[in-house]
Amino acid sequence: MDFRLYGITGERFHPGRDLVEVMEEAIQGGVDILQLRDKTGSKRKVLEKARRLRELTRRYGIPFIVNDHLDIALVVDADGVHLGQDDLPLPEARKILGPDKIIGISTHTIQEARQAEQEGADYIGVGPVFPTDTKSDVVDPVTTAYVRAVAEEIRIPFVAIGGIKLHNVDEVLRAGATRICAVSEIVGSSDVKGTCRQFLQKIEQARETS
Ligand code: 3NM
Repeated sequence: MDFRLYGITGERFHPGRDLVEVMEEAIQGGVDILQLRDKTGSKRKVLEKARRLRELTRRYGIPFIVNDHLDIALVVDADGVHLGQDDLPLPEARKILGPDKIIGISTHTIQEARQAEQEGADYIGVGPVFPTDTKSDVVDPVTTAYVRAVAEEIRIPFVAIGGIKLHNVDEVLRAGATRICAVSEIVGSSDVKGTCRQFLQKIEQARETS
């Protein structure tokens, strides 16, 4: 599994615009893995969104990840789940999902990153690199120093996240990130596709020179 630009839903950043329409533009701009993240909706509502995004991601042939809800991930045949440090622990999630599903986990310290790698995570999130209002229970920014530490030591794929914008992504790439996730900068943009293209261009450039 490889990816470059990880897209996550953030409906409050595009009021009045349909979820699938916005995420389709993001995919057309270069998002190559998509996560449904909905911390407020009822199970039924999240399931409905998951069904629609499963159909969309199938159409474009990219992996579909569900945040936290293992049951919904299984019901819609998502490619995997993304877990936080307070969600179901990785070994238990693996028991439920089996060996073939993707399991990603958010990490905020090198110890958490090592543990995720040992427990068989398929990828880790590394963040929040910068301050962000998108996630409510967020820890203090881990800074690019943590990105650098993970790039040097951790062998599974990692995606940098949190407060990443077009104006500061170069700093994150210079610290060794080769996969980027941005939520508000992408889904809140008046030009979702163009914003993704610009992110992707920067990521590709950094990969070529590294
Ligand atoms: N996870 P934005 S930061 C969903 O650090 C999420 O694990 C984070 O949104 C983590 O790009 C974050 O708008 C929010 O800052 C990212």
